[in-house]
Amino acid sequence: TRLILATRNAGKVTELRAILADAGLPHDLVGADAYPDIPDVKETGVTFAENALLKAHALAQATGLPAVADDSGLCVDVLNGAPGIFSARWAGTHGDDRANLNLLLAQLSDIDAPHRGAHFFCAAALALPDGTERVVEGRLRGTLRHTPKGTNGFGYDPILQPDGYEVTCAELTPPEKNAISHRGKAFRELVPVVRELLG
Ligand code: ITT
Repeated sequence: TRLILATRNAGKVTELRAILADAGLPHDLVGADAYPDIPDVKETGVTFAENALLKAHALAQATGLPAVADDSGLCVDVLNGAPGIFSARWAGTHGDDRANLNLLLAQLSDIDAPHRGAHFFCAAALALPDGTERVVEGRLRGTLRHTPKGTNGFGYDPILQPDGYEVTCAELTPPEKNAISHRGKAFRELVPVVRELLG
């Protein structure tokens, strides 16, 4: 069976392919870019789970194929969970990772170490063309560095140092990050659900 990855974020596509392949998902994974005519979904939900379901349903309806989607972001304790669902456009332009990270660092410049707790959050959704839906969640706790470090990954990876580590997510290898990440946890939990519903 074909399974559509309902995301246009290249960093996510790379990670999702590895996470789902490692979990032994036998499906033929197709990126949303294979369907360029389908308009972008308006992420009008107020939670990660709502937005993940909106994206998965939109692609499943448009393609007639089962779709999985990821809605994710960085939630900062001292900002009461912001940027949260607005992580991809925190500085204004959707997907400008560098600007988003720099704005966040500027906003936190006066906050010192004990108060720099944060977590990455991921909602992973599966939607079938008949309307069936499932959503699961995962998170990764850590601390925000004052200066970015590392070149792997994407988004806020260069500033999030996972609890128990002395390096940032951007200094981990892709398999190391996937083993502990919000996205890895959520999608590994979604795999048996995909198997149960799609065989
Ligand atoms: P799609 O909606 O097409 O999937 P998007 O980039 O718009 O792509 P989101 O709305 O879920 O996706 O926003 C995710 C943002 O959260 C992303 O742009 C990063 O800034 C941040 N983020 C999520 N997961 C991350 C990770 O593993 N490492 C670093 N930053 C991450």
